[in-house]
This record gives sequence, structure tokens and C-alpha cells, in this order.
Amino acid sequence: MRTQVAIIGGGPAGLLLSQLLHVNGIDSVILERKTRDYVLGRIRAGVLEQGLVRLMEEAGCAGRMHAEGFSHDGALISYGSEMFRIDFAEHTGTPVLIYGQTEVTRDLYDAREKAGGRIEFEVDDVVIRDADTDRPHVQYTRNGTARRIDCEFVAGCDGFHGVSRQAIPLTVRREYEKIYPFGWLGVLSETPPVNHELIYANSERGFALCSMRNDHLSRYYIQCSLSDSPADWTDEAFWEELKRRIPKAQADTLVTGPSIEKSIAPLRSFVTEPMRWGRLFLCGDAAHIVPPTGAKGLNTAASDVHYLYNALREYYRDGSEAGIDAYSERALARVWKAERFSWWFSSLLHRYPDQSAFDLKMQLADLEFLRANKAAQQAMAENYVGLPY
Ligand code: RFL
Ligand code: PHB
Repeated sequence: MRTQVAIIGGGPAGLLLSQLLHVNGIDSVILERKTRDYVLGRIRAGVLEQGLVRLMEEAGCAGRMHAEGFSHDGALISYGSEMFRIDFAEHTGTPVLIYGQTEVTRDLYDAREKAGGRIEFEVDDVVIRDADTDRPHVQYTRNGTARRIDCEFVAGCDGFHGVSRQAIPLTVRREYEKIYPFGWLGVLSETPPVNHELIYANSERGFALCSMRNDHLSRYYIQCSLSDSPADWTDEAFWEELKRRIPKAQADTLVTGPSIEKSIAPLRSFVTEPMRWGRLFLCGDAAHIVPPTGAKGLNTAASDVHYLYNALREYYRDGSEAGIDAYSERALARVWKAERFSWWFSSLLHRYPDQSAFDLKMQLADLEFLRANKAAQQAMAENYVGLPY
């Protein structure tokens, strides 16, 4: 098989890149390790920045998102007996859109299918060859048969556990990592959200988040131990713990019900540099991970896609390699700011096992400063709705 851009990974980053390239007349093939249903079964992000919304519009995939998504102009932060609101509209004039990653991915799969896009599902043994030459190729197996794609560029969109990052030699690659000493236990339930906006709660029992997908579908998270497994938590125990961590008014009105999904995610900050090696470009979770506290994972994948598809468009339309040469630096400049915000917001809201009395006082002072200070709220809002790209 031959194509212009071989894309490893059919998650949101790979699909969005493929669709945007298609709209610009550039051919690609996606190689995905799992089935479409498996990818669509993963419950992940729920908050979209305007940058991602615009990319979905450019990709011609924004119809359902605009019809079914919910625009949010603010979010609430609670601690102790206090609760305050960060007003995105007042501070930035920009809302965020509540629309699940599952739906984004479904819309992109539908668009790729409609356009006759080539996606190879259930591939194994993907190996990227000759990425440091002008003629890279990708080898893989499907149904036990060895296959090969000759291409001009390779986009590594295969997530944190993918193979693309490993294709960059260790002599070139540098990795930065922070592992957090807790996880998030998440529950999806067919119940009305407890509040019309998100609530991020710092409680003495640990962090909690009240989020949603729509009027009938709620998403809640609580900070949990890394040694917990979802089976340790009955629905009842989850709801009881959530109620203890959120403000009383919300705990009293929370509608509970059976969970339709329950999972635990570890929290990690991770960046690999550079994001380009020869004709291989890393995009999204393949290159970086943030803790989910700031809802930046999917949105940072989107900004990578923006830089990469524009670079490839310039290359094919104008014969210019300027965008390609600048890709890693441009993407990383924004990535590190999202890393900083996610790390800070995580530090503000979680209880750490080794937190001293002094550390707790610092966290409280940080929360009180944010509650009372407009400039701090402005900085928070600008980061939350997404830094420009
Ligand atoms: P993905 O979504 O991981 O997609 C990568 C795709 O590559 C495939 N793959 C391979 N294909 C071929 N060959 C191989 N060798 C392959 N190895 C892997 C995988 O099957 C998969 O389909 O990465 P992408 O596209 O970069 O998208 C990034 C986002 O998915 C991610 O940043 C966010 O979901 C992170 N994240 C969250 N972000 C938020 O903004 N808000 C959230 O609430 C939020 N919750 C989460 C999350 C990530 C989680 N993970 C990774 C476990 C909750 C969880 C549980
Ligand atoms: C979610 O709805 O899954 C969600 C929302 C905000 C976050 C993290 C996750 O910060």
C-alpha cells in the first residue's frame, strides 16, 4: 500500500489529523490496533476548548457537536465550607464545550468512513522504518499476514503505550515524568448532573469532580488510592464517598443510580522531546500526558494536530518545509504550558499522602488567593478555556 501520510493510531488525534488532511487533499492511511467499537468504548475527556471546536469545524465534523454539546461559561471550585465560581465569559469571553471524547471520536470515524478513508483495524507488530530518510515505510501484520505501507511522512498518534515514541533513538529522545501518588475513580451514570456547571472539590477526604455529558448523563470522579481497583468500590460506596467530598447543598440533592461505567486512571505528567525525528511526528498522548484535572489531554492532542496538519499542508501546497521544521518547537511550547497548568491545578485540589501541615496551609492560601483575586481568576480562566494557537 502507498500513501502520503501513514498515521499510527485511530484515537481522536489520528482521526482528526486524517480528516483534516483529507479536507486539504492529502491522502493518509490509519493503522489502529483495536476495533472501532473498542476505541468508542473508552470513556475519557468531556471538556473541549474552542481550538478543538474550530478544528472539528474545519474538518467538517461539527454538526452534531454543535447540536448536542453544552456551552459552559464557568466552573465551580469548593474547599472547606467555601465555594466560588471562575467566570470564563467575564475573564476571557470564551466558553468551553461539554461534548464527550467518545462522541468526537464517533463523529470523526463517521466522517472518515463517508469520505472512503482507509483505516486498518486490529493491526499488530507495527514497526516504523527509515523515518530518518525521505522514504519511510511502516510494517505491520493483520490477520496474521505481513503488510507494508510506503509513505512520505509518519504521524505517531498511538497514545502513551504506542510504538511511535520508541522509534526515536534514545540518543535523541529526552523524557520528563512525574507520577502522582493517587488515581481517579470515575463513574458514568444515567442520572441528571448535580449542577449545571462542573464542580472541582478539594475536601479533607480527597479530591472530587462533578462533571457531565448531557442532561441525563453524569460523570463523577473521586481521588482514590493507586492500590484500589474498580471492583473494590460498590456503587453505593462510591456515592457515599462522593457526597462526603462535595458541598452539602449538592450532596443533599445528588441523584444517584447504577453506574454504567467505572474505571480507575492513574495520574501522570509526561513529556518527550523532540516531537519530530526525521519524517516521524509525534502527536497527542504519544508525546505527552497530563493529569486530567485541567481537562487538557484531548485538547493538547488537538493543538498538536493543528500544528502538524498546517505544516503538512504548507509542504504539499507550497513546497515549504518551514512548518515541518518548526513543528516540535511550536507544539512543545504550548504543551509545557498545559503541563504547568494541569500540574498546578492538580496540586491545588488533591490530598497528597506526604502532605505536611505547612503544605496544607500553602494549598489553602493558594485557594483563598484564587477565590479573592481577579487577576488569579483571569489566569486560571485563560488556561482552562485554552491558550491560543
Ligand atoms: P489515544 O486516545 O490513546 O489513542 C491512541 C490510539 O492508538 C492506538 N494504538 C495503536 N495503534 C496501532 N499500533 C499500535 N502499536 C498502537 N498502540 C496504540 C490505541 O488503540 C488508540 O486507539 O491518544 P490520542 O489520540 O493522542 O488522544 C488523547 C486523548 O485520548 C487523551 O489525551 C485524553 O483522553 C486524556 N484523558 C482525559 N483528557 C481530558 O482532557 N479530560 C479527561 O477527563 C480525560 N480522562 C484521559 C481520561 C485518559 C485516560 N487514559 C489514557 C487511560 C481518562 C483516562 C482513563
Ligand atoms: C470529564 O467530564 O470526564 C472531565 C471533566 C473535566 C476534567 C476531567 C474530566 O477536568
